Amino acid sequence: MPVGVAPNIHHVGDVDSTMEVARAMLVDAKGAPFAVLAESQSKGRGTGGRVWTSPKGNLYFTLCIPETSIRAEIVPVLPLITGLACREAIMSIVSGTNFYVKWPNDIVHSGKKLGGSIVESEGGYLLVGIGINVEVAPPVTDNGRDPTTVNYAAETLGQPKITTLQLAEAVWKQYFKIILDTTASRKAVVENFEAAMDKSLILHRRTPTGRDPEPLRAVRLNEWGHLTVLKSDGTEETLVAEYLF
Ligand code: BT5
Repeated sequence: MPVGVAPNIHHVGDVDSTMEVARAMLVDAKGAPFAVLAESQSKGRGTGGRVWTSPKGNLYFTLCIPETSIRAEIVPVLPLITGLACREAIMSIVSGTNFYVKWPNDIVHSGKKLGGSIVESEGGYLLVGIGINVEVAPPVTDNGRDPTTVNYAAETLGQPKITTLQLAEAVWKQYFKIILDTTASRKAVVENFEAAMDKSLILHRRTPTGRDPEPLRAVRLNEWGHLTVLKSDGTEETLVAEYLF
């Protein structure tokens, strides 16, 4: 088992986005891993220019990892690694089996969205932005999947509430556990992600104005982590860069 990396987490209050705060800290970090944990965000972002609603009470975390510490083989599946690390982190604090990942970048519980992630790269670092609802499920106004929180899930499982700091430290630990594990090949990451998907979810393609009505179901991932879905006419299609609600 590889030795972990001690957490180096900078706590900040209300910020625009932890991605921008982290970017401004890259030069001073001198190639060491670090993370930014904010209380709230006024301009939290999702993928493709979407908004990440970020009230106080939830986890807003950007993990900055030097590119040299990640094997090239697993860089293409970093969004999948992120989902797996977040799921493992939640399950290391709240024991229960019904937390899942949803391709390509979401964490879900009981069919509702708990969190999501984005991966960017700058200045020799990979910046992994993670938002997980811990205490507050903000209203989702753009036809997105209904939101939920870790603490609601903990309560339904009869377990104590968790804190954002506990979760941030657990995400750090699980992330480094995966990327430092030399047996975690791209194939293994893809297989682990597929095993952690909730295949019963009804998925919908995003369109510029909302969601495509056609119901899709996840079938399998290929070796690059691309998702094959089952369409309503019984045929299959492999998605590369499409986003699903
Ligand atoms: C994501 O995008 O799920 C990635 C979210 C990443 C947020 C983190 S927070 C720390 C770091 N700093 C940032 O500025 N961002 C990262 P995507 O898959 O595109 O999902 C966005 C969609 O999720 C929105 O269009 C809404 O439908 C929905 N949504 C927005 N806020 C939500 C929330 N708090 N909980 C659940 N769903 C939400």
